[in-house]
Amino acid sequence: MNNPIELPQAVTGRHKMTASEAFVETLVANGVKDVFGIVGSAYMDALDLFPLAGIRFISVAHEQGGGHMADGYARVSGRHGVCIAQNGPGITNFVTSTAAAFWAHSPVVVITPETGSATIGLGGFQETEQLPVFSKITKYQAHVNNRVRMAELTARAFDRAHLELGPTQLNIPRDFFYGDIECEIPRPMVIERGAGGERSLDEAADLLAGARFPVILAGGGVVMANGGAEAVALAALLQAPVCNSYLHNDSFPATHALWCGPLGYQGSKAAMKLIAKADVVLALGTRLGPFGTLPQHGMEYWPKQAKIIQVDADAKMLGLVKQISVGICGDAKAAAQALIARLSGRTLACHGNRDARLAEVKAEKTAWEAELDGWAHEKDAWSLDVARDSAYMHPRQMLRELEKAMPDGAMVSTDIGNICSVSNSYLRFDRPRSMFAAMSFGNCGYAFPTIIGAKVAAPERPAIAYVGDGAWGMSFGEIQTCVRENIPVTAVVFNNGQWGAEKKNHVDFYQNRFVGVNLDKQPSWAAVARAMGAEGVTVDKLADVGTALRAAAAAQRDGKTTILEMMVTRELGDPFRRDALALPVRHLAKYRSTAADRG
Ligand SMILES: Cc1ncc(C[n+]2csc(CCOP(=O)(O)OP(=O)(O)O)c2C)c(N)n1
Ligand SMILES: [Mg+2]
Repeated sequence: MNNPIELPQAVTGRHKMTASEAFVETLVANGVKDVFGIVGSAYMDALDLFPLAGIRFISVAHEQGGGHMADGYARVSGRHGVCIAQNGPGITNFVTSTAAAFWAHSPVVVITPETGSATIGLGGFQETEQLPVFSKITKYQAHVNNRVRMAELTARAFDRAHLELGPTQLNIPRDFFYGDIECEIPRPMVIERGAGGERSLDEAADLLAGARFPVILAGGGVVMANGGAEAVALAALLQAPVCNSYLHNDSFPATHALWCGPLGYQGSKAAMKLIAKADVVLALGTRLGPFGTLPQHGMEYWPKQAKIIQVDADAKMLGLVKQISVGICGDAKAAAQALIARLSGRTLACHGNRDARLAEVKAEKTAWEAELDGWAHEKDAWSLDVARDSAYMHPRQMLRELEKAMPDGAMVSTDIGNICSVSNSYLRFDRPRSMFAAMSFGNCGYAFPTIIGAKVAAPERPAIAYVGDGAWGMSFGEIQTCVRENIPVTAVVFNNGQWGAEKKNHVDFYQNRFVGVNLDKQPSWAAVARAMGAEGVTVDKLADVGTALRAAAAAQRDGKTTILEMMVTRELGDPFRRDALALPVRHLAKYRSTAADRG
């Protein structure tokens, strides 16, 4: 584990205590300060102890939001995020947030009080089997099968969340919170990860020493390992350009001369053009997920001939998606240090052509910035048509203005949607733990609750969520949490009046036959925000975007949550995946008119 927690004041030695006390003291031993959830009778005996244990219970609007908050909290702090709810429906509301945390590799402990052990199976109130539903979306499931094991199993759920880099479940039949036991509260286990095997590190160093165009692909593992400085040092040693892996724009500082930007959907052309030239790629702390290297901007950029060195803390990820030459099972920070040690003082082939390579890096970056500056709007027929008579802003220009006004140290979460995806080109960070995208699970409604959790863990940092209006309809209820619990954040809601990302598929594949994609008769989201006790501002002019964002971020210091409703045209950027859809084929006469080849 790379983020040692300062060990707090849990009771030491063997004591008589109730199972609730054992549970709460184990939370204390693990440094838990905040728990997200909705109150429920199932765990009331433990909840009663939270205030005296120094644990804040953050009462949310919906358990899914609470689960995402725990995720955001964990991602920004590197510490456990914790959520809890009522047995049955409270727990099933955690399913989506747990799946999202699974694919974000977040150490979230999902506490799931269960129906009473004496009546389980009888079909009583709020009963469902709670282990099967989470079996594929957690790294470990602890079931308290006897109250005497409360502390042991609670502690294990916390240890495994760090050890296995993902959510764990702690399932507790509700009657097991009651009754006396005698136990000792286990201390958290801090397992240090190493750099990887000596032989694979030697092989990797040899490959890098001989490389003429090495490129580093910095992934989320660099962030999770707190290995930012080591990634920078390794890049400097090799004088190698660095790409961010998809949705990890905070894995390498954007102000660094060697930074090239993100690969993948709506990523940086400079990054893609440069990695295409690589003869050796060091994939540092990335599983090389299937969506991370999808062709973009009409480019197949993955260098199929290059030697790939992959470093991942999870051995099962090595070579899973992309063929590799060397797999290193190790911590990204420790592996980078070990490679630096092996390469320092050696003759490196890439130093021979260093000036030419650096000139290429600079030229590609300059060209991409110029292209972005000139890319005021989308240019496909649909977009030109809908934007022509619109009084609203072009999404790309609005995103560029947000980028320019982004406050120092900002944390930004992004949702799933067309405009959020386009924002990938305009999100740059100088410090790790700054970008919290809805990762591979890709659920709409992720960004807003996630940034609320991040703000709880890092109250001094500006917290900003990018959310499409459709996803906002799913998640705006958590404004209540911001107001009630005094957690000031900013949500930037992109009002294009449509479920845009899906509408793009109708445009590209279904000849504009729209079903269920128009969000007509929406309320004014700014007015809704005001009615809920937050600030609400409607922005429809480009010139006002930066001022509005700066004011909203500043208002966080006064405890105010602001919803900025950005009025944008209905134009749509490139889709996420063209590969996953096909033109419609119809055989039945009734449906012939919808066939792509209708004559
Ligand atoms: C929970 C969930 N439901 C449905 C989807 C499918 N989906 C992906 S993107 C999208 C549209 C998002 O619309 P909006 O939030 O308005 O953003 P926009 O695309 O308009 O920018 C939908 C419905 C999803 N990813 N997650
Ligand atoms: Mg929309």
